[in-house]
Amino acid sequence: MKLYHSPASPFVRKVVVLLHELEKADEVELLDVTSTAFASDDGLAASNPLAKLPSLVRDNGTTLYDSRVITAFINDFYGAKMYPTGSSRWETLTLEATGDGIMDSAVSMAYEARLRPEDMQYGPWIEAQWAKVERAISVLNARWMSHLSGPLDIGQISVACALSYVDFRHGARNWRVDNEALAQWHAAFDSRASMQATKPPAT
Ligand SMILES: N[C@@H](CCC(=O)N[C@@H](CS)C(=O)NCC(=O)O)C(=O)O
Repeated sequence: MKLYHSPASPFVRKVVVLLHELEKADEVELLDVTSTAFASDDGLAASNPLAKLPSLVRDNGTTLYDSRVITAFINDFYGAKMYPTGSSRWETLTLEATGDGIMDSAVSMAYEARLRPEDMQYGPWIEAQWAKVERAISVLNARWMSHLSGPLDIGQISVACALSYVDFRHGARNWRVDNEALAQWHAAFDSRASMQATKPPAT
């Protein structure tokens, strides 16, 4: 299998962290690409019409996207238990959606600042995205610590990658203030070998 990959993407990182946790990272070839909505990578666009990362090309030539489809596929393919069955399944899926939603807003903010001309950037829209990130982080800290401290699942991986991306692109906003429990959990999670092996580049 081949994974269209960029080390800066939190959605890609979620997939690669999962592979490391399952000790299957060696079984997927990483195809490093630079791709933005303004300049899509041709190979990526040919296999995924949305031209978004990550995209997983299976050995039969078909491509899977988006990250949630890929992580669910990898989980089933390797017979893993990162999506529990039973009642906690829905909590895990909601936690994964929360992490992914933080990524969506944090990536949008970064695109606004990095891809749009300065005179076309719209501050109130950036702040509206940050309000979503802030609210989600606050709810994770207030209501999700028990689940986050339980058996490893895809929800935890998504949240960890989302918070690390917030550090990476929006570190000056200090999400840890008033979120001490979540900050402690993230520090511990970040020391896992899977997270250490997938750190984004310096810029
Ligand atoms: N919902 C998608 C989001 C993927 C996404 O937005 N990826 C970004 C990189 S972080 C991307 O490929 N952007 C390029 C583009 O929008 O053309 C997923 O979970 O895979």
